[in-house]
Amino acid sequence: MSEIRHDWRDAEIAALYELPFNDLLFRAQQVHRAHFDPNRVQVSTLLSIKTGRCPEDCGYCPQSVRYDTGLEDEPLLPVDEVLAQARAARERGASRFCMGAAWRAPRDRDLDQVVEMVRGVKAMGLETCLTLGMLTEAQTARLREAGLDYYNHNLDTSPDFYGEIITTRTYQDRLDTLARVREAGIKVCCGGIVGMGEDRADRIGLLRELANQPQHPESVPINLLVKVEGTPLAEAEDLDPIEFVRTIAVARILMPRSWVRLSAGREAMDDAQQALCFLAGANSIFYGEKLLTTPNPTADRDRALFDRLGLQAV
Ligand code: SAM
Ligand code: DTB
Ligand code: SF4
Repeated sequence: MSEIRHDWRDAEIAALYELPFNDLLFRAQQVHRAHFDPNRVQVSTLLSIKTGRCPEDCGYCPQSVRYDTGLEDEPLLPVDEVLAQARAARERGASRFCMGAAWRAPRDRDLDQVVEMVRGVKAMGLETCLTLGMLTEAQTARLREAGLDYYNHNLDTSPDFYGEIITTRTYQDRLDTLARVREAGIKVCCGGIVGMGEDRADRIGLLRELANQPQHPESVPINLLVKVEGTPLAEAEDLDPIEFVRTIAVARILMPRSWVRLSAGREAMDDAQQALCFLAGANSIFYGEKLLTTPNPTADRDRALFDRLGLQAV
């Protein structure tokens, strides 16, 4: 079994990145097989429960009120509508239902409604996940009490590059929310985005921060930037696909027991690149034709991909 470490240094992570590709993938596969069934992939479905008009300025995000992206705003959805969508996701084979809201932080009266959603989705036998922005201690306690399984809150990038992308909340704010989530006994889903014009040192910095938390996040989404017209990052340079696969492999080696999610950006990848990501140790995806606001591969295309690769949903 590979050792679980929380003291990774940049130079060690850089050395993994610099391995010959075949050696890196072999190491990642060894780690992956020591901890997981290599042919099983966890499947989550996403639903945007509150869309657009977010006061934050995240440079990648189509939901910020500061950028004109032509997005249709939507206030918090009624509970029964969310439950109907969860039921449909369960019928399509999802095991986790993730609800996302374009908030800097939820207000307590919004949380009343969200708590009802969590209870309802949980009662269907699905795992629940939320991403609502920053949380207070009292809010994490309420969500835990409602039966929330996972909370998604990303570090997004390295501490050094972070200020180029977001100015309205600090890296420390994110770490504080993550600590409160952990403290409440909710599982942590935390990752980042690559392809935002950062360099490899920033990808290393992101993975270092993730891997050196006191406990590894149970779920680590690696998002490839979805470029949305109207956002400051709409014209970001494409990331080399091999560099993306290397990032997945390094995440797998650093966090052997975590579910590494091949997250946003699959719509722009062909089957061969996704196959390499699974080989590198990715074992979770978002399923269904929409992420929060942007397109994701259709369920049919993903079923065909799973058949082609002999993969099965967990
Ligand atoms: N508003 C909450 C927050 O930011 O914490 C929750 C929702 S927010 C949309 C969740 C995550 O989606 C962000 O942290 C970011 O990592 C990811 N994301 C947003 N827009 C993206 C894009 N265009 N491409 C890739 N990932 C994106
Ligand atoms: C995460 O890391 N990726 C998901 C989820 N957490 C909430 C969101 C991706 C959003 C992509 C842009 C959009 O569809 O709006
Ligand atoms: Fe708001 Fe979240 Fe988008 Fe940032 S990523 S602008 S916080 S919805």
